Amino acid sequence: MRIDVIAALPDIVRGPIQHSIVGRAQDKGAVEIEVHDLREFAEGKHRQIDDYPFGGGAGMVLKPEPIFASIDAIKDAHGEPDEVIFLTPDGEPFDQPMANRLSMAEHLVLLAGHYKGVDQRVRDELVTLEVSIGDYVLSGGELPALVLIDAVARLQPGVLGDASSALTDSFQDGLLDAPVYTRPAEYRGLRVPPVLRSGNHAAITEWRDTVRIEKTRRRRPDLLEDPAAETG
Ligand code: 6GU
Repeated sequence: MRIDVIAALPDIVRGPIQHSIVGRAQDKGAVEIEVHDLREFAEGKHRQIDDYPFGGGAGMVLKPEPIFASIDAIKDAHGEPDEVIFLTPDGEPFDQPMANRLSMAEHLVLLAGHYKGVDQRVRDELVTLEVSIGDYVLSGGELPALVLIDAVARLQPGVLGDASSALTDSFQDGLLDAPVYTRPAEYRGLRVPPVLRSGNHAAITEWRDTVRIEKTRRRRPDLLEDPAAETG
């Protein structure tokens, strides 16, 4: 899979993608990520990427020309992407099913906004999907782009070992994960639940299932709700 990221602050994206699972996914050739500096597509002596909003209001707006130019250049070099994704707090909520779906794409373009927003013509003409990573406001789309990249990169074949298979993640089956422990079996008087050291795999599975359901009920009851029971 290829991922092109267009950012006003590209260095925020460049650092973290070299590390951890995303770095490993690139080393293995499972993902190729290129980060583009929006300013390099801006014209004029000042390479201006933003301007005041028509009609007034607070904050600056990303100009359309550098964004159109950057996406044209990416399409010329690598063809039509599966999606052009704009990261924005008013986008569609990002969740595991969306990560699963996007992980099947061959080519994604991520546009990380900044300042007050981006000229609406970009959203109308170029963007195919608008994504938010949660109900809070961040100062730019760079961190959300990293979140999306991590979530899709770790789903690429061969990136996770069997031991950390994505299929065992919280959310893949709709429940939160069970607690995990490692040695020592007792630390500062705190003991690991004996069932986990019993060697009885049926009992361990039953304990984990019970604890996962109880934890999900307490912490995320919304995940247990039957969507068909929606009252509106
Ligand atoms: Cl995608 N962008 C920004 N700026 N803030 C956010 C977000 C995105 N998702 C949640 N908050």
